[in-house]
Amino acid sequence: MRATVTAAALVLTLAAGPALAAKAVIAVTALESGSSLGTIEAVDGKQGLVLKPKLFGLPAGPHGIHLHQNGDCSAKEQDGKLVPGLAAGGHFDPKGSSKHMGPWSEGGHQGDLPALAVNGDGTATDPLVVPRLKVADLKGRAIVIHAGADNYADEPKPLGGGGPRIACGIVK
Ligand SMILES: [Cu+2]
Ligand SMILES: [Zn+2]
Repeated sequence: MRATVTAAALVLTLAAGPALAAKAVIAVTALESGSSLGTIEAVDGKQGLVLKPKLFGLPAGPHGIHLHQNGDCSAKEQDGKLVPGLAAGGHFDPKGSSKHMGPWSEGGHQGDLPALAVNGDGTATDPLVVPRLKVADLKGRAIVIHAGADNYADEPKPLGGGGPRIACGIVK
């Protein structure tokens, strides 16, 4: 009897293995052209979520990047205009803060990430560490990269001032 239980427990452990592996690979696409811009690998680390970009083809400089609510990168109409990536919705904000304060503040959107540094050749490889997120929080949502930088505030412009959405990847 005891051997049977142990065997059953072992099977359960093996079956649960892959589902528990805290890792996701997110394919990122340019919203205008639809071309691939590479991937971002997400893993859980000691200091929180670690995003490892392997991106290319982006405009050089700092870019706002956030976890957006919906796993949908399609365009959506706003004020009579089709806006690229708008179907991804707003920044992931499960506590309903409605405040953009960056990844190191407790009071704002939980989906706020450290800005993405894009090199002169259009690649981005510097990892981002996000203390308040885990891989599990990403599932079914989207990572969105913006045209401009991110000042981690709603002033002088809302949502860090990053402006238009230029790239997006759904976390499956
Ligand atoms: Cu965003
Ligand atoms: Zn935000």
